[in-house]
Amino acid sequence: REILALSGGVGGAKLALGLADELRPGELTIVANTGDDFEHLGLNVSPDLDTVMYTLAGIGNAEQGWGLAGESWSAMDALGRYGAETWFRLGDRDIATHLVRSQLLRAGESLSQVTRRLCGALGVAHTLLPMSDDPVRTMVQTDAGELPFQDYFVRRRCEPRVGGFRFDGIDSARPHPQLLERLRSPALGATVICPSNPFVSVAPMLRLPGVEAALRASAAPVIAVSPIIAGAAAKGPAAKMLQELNLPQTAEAVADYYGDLIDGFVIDDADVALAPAIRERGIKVLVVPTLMRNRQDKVGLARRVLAFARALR
Ligand code: GDP
Ligand code: FO1
Ligand code: CA
Repeated sequence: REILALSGGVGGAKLALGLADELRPGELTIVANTGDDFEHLGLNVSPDLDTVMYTLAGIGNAEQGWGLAGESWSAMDALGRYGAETWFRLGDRDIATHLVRSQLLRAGESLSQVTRRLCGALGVAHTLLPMSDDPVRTMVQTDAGELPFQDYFVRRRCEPRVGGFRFDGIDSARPHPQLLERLRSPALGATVICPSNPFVSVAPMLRLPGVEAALRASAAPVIAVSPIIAGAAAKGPAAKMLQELNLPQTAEAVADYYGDLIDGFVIDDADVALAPAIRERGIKVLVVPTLMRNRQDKVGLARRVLAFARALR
């Protein structure tokens, strides 16, 4: 049985690592959001793809949630002396990833081909795919105007008040063919929506033309894991976004956001009181520890999600 995992960066990568430990390479396909992608200093940056890739390769910076462990910053320091842009920090070794990606893209390779090469070189055995080879750019509508995602997230530290989102290019972007293939495959055991930011990490993947319809048509259950635990995000602006969108800051609001697209929802032990209300919507609920601090937590959650998927089939 195959598992399809939809992932953003830090939260998604943690569960993806747990799933990768539990499943053989042919059994797991991870699709990553590319709405965060942008061009910076002449380089093609794909943050969520790289976070998943570095995490699976065992070389990611787990505390930071992006970039490489043990990174050095000489290139950034040198850029600073030229007065060049340093608000978005690319580490010395991370720059190598970006040089290779940018060069191969310029030579005409697709983002998936480039990703396959980078993963191969880093020893990532499981399949990692960009959600699309066509550019999609997340724009954040805020009280400071509409901002490109990285301007909102990194340059302005998620401080502006959010009113909505726009995924530039989404209507003409084709979902990765293997994403649709996996959804249609009779061998699919489940689709797992990782505990990623619903609005800026998961939504771009779901909004790609045909993806929602394929998820609904898929015979396999769709299971989402809540990124909100006890009313807070483990990291990042998900809870702040819920509040600014006038939604309750709860796992229940995340379940509501996915609505009837999901068959199962995984919430934390801390949120057990929310289970009955979510079940009332016809969604099956699994209550388990969902905070992934170490490898054991990641594998533990992955196992429970896989068992839940088998029970829902
Ligand atoms: P980003 O692209 O780097 O922002 O990462 P994601 O969108 O994949 O993940 C961000 C979300 O992951 C945040 O809303 C966090 O609350 C959630 N998250 C991070 N770590 C954990 C964890 O250990 N457990 C759960 N349940 N959620 C987590
Ligand atoms: N996030 C930051 O908050 N500050 C940075 O300087 C930064 C640099 C960076 C470089 C490469 C990369 O792949 C990701 C990077 N990120 C940085 C994370 C990135 O902005 C992600 O889009 C967010 O973490 C949300 O997923
Ligand atoms: Ca992201």
